[in-house]
Amino acid sequence: MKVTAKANANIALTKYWGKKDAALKTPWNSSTSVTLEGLETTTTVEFDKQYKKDVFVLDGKEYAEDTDEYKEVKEQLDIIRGKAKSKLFAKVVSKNDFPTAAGFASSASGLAALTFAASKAAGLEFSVEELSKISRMGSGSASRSLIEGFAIWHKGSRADGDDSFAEQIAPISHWLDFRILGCVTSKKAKKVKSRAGMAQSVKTSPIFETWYTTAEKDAQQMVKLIKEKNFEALGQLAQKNCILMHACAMTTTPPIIYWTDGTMQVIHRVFELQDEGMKAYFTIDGGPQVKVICLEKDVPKLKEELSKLDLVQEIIDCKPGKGPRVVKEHLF
Ligand code: 2P0
Repeated sequence: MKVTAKANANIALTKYWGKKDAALKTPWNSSTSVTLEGLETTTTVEFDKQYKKDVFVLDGKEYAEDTDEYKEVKEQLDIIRGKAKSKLFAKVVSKNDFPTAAGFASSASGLAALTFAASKAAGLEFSVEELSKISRMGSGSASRSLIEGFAIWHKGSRADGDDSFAEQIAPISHWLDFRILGCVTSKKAKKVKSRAGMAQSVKTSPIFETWYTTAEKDAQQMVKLIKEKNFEALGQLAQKNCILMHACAMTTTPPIIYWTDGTMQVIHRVFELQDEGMKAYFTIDGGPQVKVICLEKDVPKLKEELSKLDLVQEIIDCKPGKGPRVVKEHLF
């Protein structure tokens, strides 16, 4: 069967940076996020006898068997094949409508869309909780892309990872004027992928314990602030949590510094706007892009101000988005 699914990226409001179990992809701390409309991966999966091996095409490029991207897809297909008791190979064609591997969480939407499409293509029906766990095995942050609106990915405490999945904090309708402005400062793929970077931080950052114990408290506090719709406190907490995550990355050996001149330019402009009374806050993931958390009423002014910065190439305006869904138009 051939199935096509779409899934959205998510932006962490409080971050995940470090695995307790690398194989299960269980995190040291819980994290929270908002799934975003407008940062979307579309994936078509077909399991069929005609395929003599798995085939993976992303944004028009076929990946060879020795690439990390191919191995990630194959491992995820292996999990689904195991659950479906199937030996069929699959063709997977995927496209992102935003820059891949440059800090827009393409692995989250990618693995969520793949898990959703592949399980349906294999004839399996899973609960959202189960899909979140399976997506997590592919890429930790993908567990959160299964959820519409605002999500918490529980770190869990079981050794088998069975209680480490994402759950909805609030749906889109809870906060219709919540916005994220994705400021693109570079379209180059990043040098250090999050997976390798966070593994190194766990081993070498002298502040790793401070990071994950603080981040756990931040995640629990963020749930409360989302439920209360306390925008100012939410923005300040997200910004503070992002800075601590990057401090942890920067104090890793060798250092991981995702921030570029463009990143700094946006950070400083956001600080200036805050001084002028604007309620806008930044967060940054494993790359140079800056996501500005704001409310709809401030979007025109923020876009005007941020687009004046010479190192900002593009601004992507995102609202809270849906979870994965099946669509009719296939990519092959
Ligand atoms: C996050 N990031 O919480 C954090 C913030 C990057 C910085 O989740 O190894 O691609 O596949 O589990 O999910 C990126 O890490 O890593 C990430 P794996 P993933 O959004």
